Parts: sequence; C-alpha cells; structure tokens
Amino acid sequence: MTSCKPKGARGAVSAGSAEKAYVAPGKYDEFYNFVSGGFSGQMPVYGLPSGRLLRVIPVFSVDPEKGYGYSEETKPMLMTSHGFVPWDDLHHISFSQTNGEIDGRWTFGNGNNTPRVARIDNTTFRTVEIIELPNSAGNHSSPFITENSEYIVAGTRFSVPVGNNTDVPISSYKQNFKGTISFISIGKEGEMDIAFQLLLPGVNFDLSHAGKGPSHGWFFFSCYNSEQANTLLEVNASQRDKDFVMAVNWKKAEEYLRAGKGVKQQVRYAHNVYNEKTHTATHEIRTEVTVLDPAILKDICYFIPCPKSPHGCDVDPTGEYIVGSGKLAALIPVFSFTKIQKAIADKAYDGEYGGIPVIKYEAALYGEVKKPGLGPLHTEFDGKGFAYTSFFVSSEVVKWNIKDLKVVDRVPTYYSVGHLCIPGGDTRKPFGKYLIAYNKITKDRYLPTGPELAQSAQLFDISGDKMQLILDFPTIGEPHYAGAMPADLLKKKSLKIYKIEENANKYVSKGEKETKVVREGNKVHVYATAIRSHFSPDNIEGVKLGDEVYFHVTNLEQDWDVPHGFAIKGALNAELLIMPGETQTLKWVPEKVGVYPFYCTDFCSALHQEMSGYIRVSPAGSNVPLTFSLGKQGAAAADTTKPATK
Ligand code: K7E
Ligand code: CUA
Repeated sequence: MTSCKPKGARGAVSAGSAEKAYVAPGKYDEFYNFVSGGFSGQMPVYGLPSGRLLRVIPVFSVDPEKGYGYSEETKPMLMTSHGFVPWDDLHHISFSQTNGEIDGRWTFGNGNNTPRVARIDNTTFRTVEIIELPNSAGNHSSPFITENSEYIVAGTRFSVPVGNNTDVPISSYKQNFKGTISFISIGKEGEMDIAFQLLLPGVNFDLSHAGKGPSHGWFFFSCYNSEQANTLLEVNASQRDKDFVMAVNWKKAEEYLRAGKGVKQQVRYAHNVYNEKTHTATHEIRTEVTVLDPAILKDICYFIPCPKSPHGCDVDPTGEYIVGSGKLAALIPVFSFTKIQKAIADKAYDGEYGGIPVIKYEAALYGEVKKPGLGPLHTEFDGKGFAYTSFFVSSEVVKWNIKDLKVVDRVPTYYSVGHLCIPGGDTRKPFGKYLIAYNKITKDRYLPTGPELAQSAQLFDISGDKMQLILDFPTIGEPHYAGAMPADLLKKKSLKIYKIEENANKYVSKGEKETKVVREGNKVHVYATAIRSHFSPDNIEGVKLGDEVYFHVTNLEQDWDVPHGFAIKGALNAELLIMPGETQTLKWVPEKVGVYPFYCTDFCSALHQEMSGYIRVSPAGSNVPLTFSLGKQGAAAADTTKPATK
C-alpha cells in the first residue's frame, strides 16, 4: 500500500481553530490523552486540546531519564521467560471500565514483540504490573477490556507451534501452527492472572474489542491470513476474498472452565509486580496455564466472513454493531449482534473453519458502508450515532451514520492515518468532543529533522456536523491506539509524594541518622539520603576493586515535585530519579582505582550544583578502612596565591 497526499479543500486550518486548541499558560487541559509509544515501548501522556506532552510513562523499555529498568528496584519489571528484555513495541491502550464507562483506575498497554500486558497505576503514572503470555508470539490484539474490567484479552498476531513439540518445519504451518487468545482476569486491586487460553486455528489475530450492553459476555476479533500462509504474506495472505471476524462467547468459556473442561499445560511465563510500599518490583515465573479447545467445545467461538484482510474490529457504544475494517476492502461491513445471535440459533452456517462454525456473511451482516474510502483501518464512535473510520491509503477520516450507513463528512489527514481516538470512543459513554488522528507519515508537516520525522497527531473538533482540524502535534515513537479521559477523573487523585513513614524498602534510611555504609563480603551497601542540597554520606572511603557498590538512596523530601537524581562517573547504567519519600538503588562496579564524584542530576534548589559527593576506590587488598562521613572537612588547602617564602 502506498500513501497519497489528499488535496482536500479543508487542508488549511480554518479561522477560529487556534482558539479551540489554545490552553492559556497556567491553565489545565480538559483531557488526559494516553498514547501508545509504538516502537519506543513507552506510553506518552498528552493534554488535550493543547497537545502538550505531560509525561512519558516507561512501560516495556528501559528509560534512563527515570532510571526505569536501571535501578535494582525496577529491573525485575522487565524480566521475562527469555530473561531481561529492555524493549518492546506498545500498540494499544485500554482504560479500566465500570459499567462500560472509563473509571480512571488503571491503564493497560500491550507488548507486541515479547508478548506481555502491562498495567499502569493512574495515581502514580507508573507501570506496576507486567504479565507475559505463554503460547503467544506477537501480542497484537490486546489489551482490550470488558465493560466491568473482568478480563483483558491478548490474541497472538503470529501463530506458532505450541505444546510439546515446537521444533517443526516452517512449511508444516497448516498442520502444526496454532493461534491462541489469552483471557487475563483483573482482580479488585487490578492484579492480572491468565484465567484461560483458547486454542485456535493458525490465523493472525489482529485487533479486538469487547461486546458491551447487550453484547457484554462476547468478544470480537479480526483475523487475517485465513490462507495460513507461512511466507510472503503480502501476497499469500491476501488471496481469499474474505477473512474473518471471530465472535467469542466468553461466558460460555467460563462455564466450560468451571465444568473442568480446560486442559492444564506446562508453560513458562513471567509475572512482575511493582510494590508501591517497598518501591521494589518482584519477578516470578509461572508454570501453568489452562487451555480450552473451541474445536471440541463447539459453542465458544464462531467465525464471521469479513472482507478482506480485516484490521480494526470495533463495537459501537450500544453494543449492537460490530465494525470490521478490511485493509484491502472497498467497503466497511457492519455486523449486527442480534443477527449473529439469530444466525447461531438457526445454525445459519457455511461449514467450518478449523473445527469452528462459520456463520453465513449475510446472516450476520447489518449492512455495508459503500465506497467509504481506500484502506479502512480503525473506527471510533462519538456517542451521537456516528462512526469515524480512518483510511490509510486515501489518507482521510470518514464520518458515517451507524443507522443508515451513509457517509456524512470526510477530512484529509497528513498523512496516512492509523488509529483514531475519541475520548471514551470505544466505551458505552464517548465524550465526543475531539477526535485525534495518529498519522504514520509526517513528510512536510514539521521542520525537517533529518531522515526521520516525529510522527504526527492531528486534533479535530467534532462537536459540529463537520470535522474541523485544529492542531498538529508530534508524538513519541510511533503512535497506534490511544485513549483519552476527562482530566477530572484523574487530576485529584494524582499522588504527590510517597510518605516516608510508609516506606518499606529493605534499604530505606528514614533520616540522616540512619545512613551508613555496610560491607557484606565484596558487596558494599551505601544507605544514603538526599535532601536539599546534600547527600548523606557524601564522603566514602574503603571501597576496593572487585567490590560491587549498591547506592540505596532515599529521598527525604515530603514536598510535591522535588525529586533528586543520583549519578556516578563511569556507571554502566543510568541515573536514579528518586521521588519524595522513595528509595531507589543504583548498582556500581568500579573498574579503576581513583576518587569518583557522584551528584544530583535534577536541579532541586539554588544549591543544586553543590549536591554532590566523592567515593574513593582503592586497589584490591588495600587496607583503607571503610569510612563514611558528612561535613567532615579536611585540613586547610595550601594557599597558592602567595609566593613561596624562604
Ligand atoms: Cu492499526 Cu498495531 Cu492497532 Cu497500529 S495497529 S495503526
Ligand atoms: Cu538534588 Cu539537585
């Protein structure tokens, strides 16, 4: 597919639009916009309508800015069954929901490459849990959520051999490769657990959304490569006129699970949790998963033919309409949940695919949006009866009426739009004021910055009949899906400090009196504190080559927005950035004899530049005693300004 540059009449921003996106200095934005960072592996958060970048939440990738993945406390978050994986590709965002509405508790993101799902605590804007997915190979149709946050799903994009024998020829794809979908249950405190997996034919599960309202209890997935090609997919997976949307009756799956129809499989996957009291992550490997086989348990899954190589799979706010978007299709099929139920009751099937019934296209179809554009990808809803679909190839957003399927408006995007986001646009209660288009190609929109340009997001006002472009803003990595919620849902509960008296880190120092340096064999533990504008201790001697030094730095501040940083010359990792009341640990293995400075990296006070210290490293076997101090001044320096006297 190539992109083309539309020559839209409304390409230029019309009068009055600047005001709509303008948030005066000192004023707050109306919405928080959590955006997938794509191949950055992170999750940037913007304010809307200003497009101001508020925060980049580190999720699947190390972040030297914040010490995430570098501090001893956060390293376990990035552990997997493959070991320490410092990067991933984050595509989709889901917010926790109650009764189908955004409740503001947590944000979820998927790791597309080494299959994982992460949970972010919305009070701290931190990643607090990551679960890996066994039997999966590319967690793309994820992390979509049910209307009471019962489950998050994780469907594999790439089918792979699963089970005991995975050393098989690639050419045996059709016999040996399987797709799986994981249902991750969400506990009261947000904790994630793989409740069960569905074992499915070897197609590529692409995107997904949960049913809602009347269709609550169901999930819908788009699948491509129903050809089951294992090479040159751009040709070989584009042969069939239709692929599928798969409907999953997860309440039925729960029944089978309770009836003991699941098969336990031995697997290995990581489960990592960040404890906000100890400020420390723990990593464990889990070894079992329960698998259900819908080819045997017939009434869990149904395939619905969908033209052609479908990508987006979106459910409207009423829960009745399911929109499939075929990347190569010249129309948008809209399926009816009521008709799907009737088709199942009537057994209006066209045979089976991989042991799963295929519902007749017409029996499930509500209707088709005719000639909407080229390359439909994703659809969002405004809650007022309209759907908005992105078109990658024709590079536009098309607004259409869900009832009569008539196109009512279209605007160009710059260029080649992927996902769209309307605040609450995939829930039962969209806020419907803005639409953001996340574009793949930026070309001439910004000042050139060498071969790569920041990806471009574009903000549209959709409060009127016609969409109106009001702002361009750059994004981090490559944005895919995003979510936005009213600022009022989050801003009051945003955490300001960690209470020092609640700090349960094993290495905390709750005051300067508690600071010390302790040797345990070749490990030297520095229990340090930071407060404006010094470290305690700030002079350390007696470290020897061959030692591992652990700086456990507690930030004693109890004021909002006063982190301290910690960095030491030659460290092979990054800084620490320690929040008020928090303890973080930097591991340092000195490789040369000498005196090394360390300092605070975050400009915290007028005397920030003074916030520093020294640590002396002596040869192995040296008898310099282990000492530490603060405020112990050496003898007066020689005064070199006077000439030496006889
Ligand atoms: Cu369309 Cu990975 Cu959701 Cu990107 S995906 S655009
Ligand atoms: Cu602490 Cu600068």
